Amino acid sequence: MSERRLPPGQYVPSGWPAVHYGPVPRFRPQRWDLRVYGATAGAGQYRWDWTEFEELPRVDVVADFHCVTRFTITDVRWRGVAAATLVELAPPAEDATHVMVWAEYGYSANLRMDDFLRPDVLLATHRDGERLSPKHGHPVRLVVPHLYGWKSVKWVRAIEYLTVDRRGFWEERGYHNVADPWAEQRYSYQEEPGEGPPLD
Ligand SMILES: Nc1nc2c(c(=O)[nH]1)N[C@H]1C(S)=C(S)[C@@H](COP(=O)(O)O)O[C@H]1N2
Ligand SMILES: [Mo]
Repeated sequence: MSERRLPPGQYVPSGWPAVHYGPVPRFRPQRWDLRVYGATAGAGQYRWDWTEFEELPRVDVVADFHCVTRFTITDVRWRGVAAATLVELAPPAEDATHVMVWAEYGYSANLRMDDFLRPDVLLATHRDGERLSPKHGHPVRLVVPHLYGWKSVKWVRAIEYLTVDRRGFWEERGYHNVADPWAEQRYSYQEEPGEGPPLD
C-alpha cells in the first residue's frame, strides 16, 4: 500500500461525518431550481428546473475531501455536473472575478473564478454511485476538493457572479477567504494582503 500524503494537521476518521450549520432542508422537486445571476455576460439570469438540471452532462471525479475540523475523507467518488459546464452555459461578464455559491437557508461560500473553474469542481448529485443522502447535500452540492470543506456548499440553489470579492458565511466568521488545506489556510487572521476583502 502506498503512503498517502495528507494536508498538514489532517487525519483519516472512520465513516463519513456530516457537518453543517442549521437544519437539513427538504427537497421539493417541483419547486427546486438552480439559478445563475449577477455579473453574467448579457446581464441576464439563467435557471434550470430539476428536470432540466438532470439532463445536463455528467462527469466523475475521485478526490480526497478535507474539513477544517481536521478530518480527511479519502478517495470519494463524486458524480455530477462540472462547474465549468455551468459557466459555459451561463457565461460570466469579462470582469467577473469571483463567485458566491448560495444554498438553502442562506448559507454561502465565495470562491475565486479560477478555483470554481478547476476541472475537478462539480455540482454533485451522487457519491460512490448513489444519490447523495439529505444530510450530505441532496439533491445538489458543490464539491471543491482542493479547498477546505466549508467551500463545498450543500443544497446549492444559486451561483452569483461577482466583480468584487465578498465573504461567504464562514469567511465572514473567522475562516480563511481562500482556504487551501495544503497551505493550511484555516483562519482569516492568516490572510496575506490580497487574499481577501477587508474584515470589519
Ligand atoms: N449548506 C451548507 N453547506 C455546507 C455546510 C453548511 O453548514 N451548510 N458545511 C460545510 C462544511 S464545514 C463541510 S466540512 C462540508 C461537510 O460535508 P459533509 O457533511 O458531506 O461531510 O459541508 C460544507 N457545506
Ligand atoms: Mo468543515
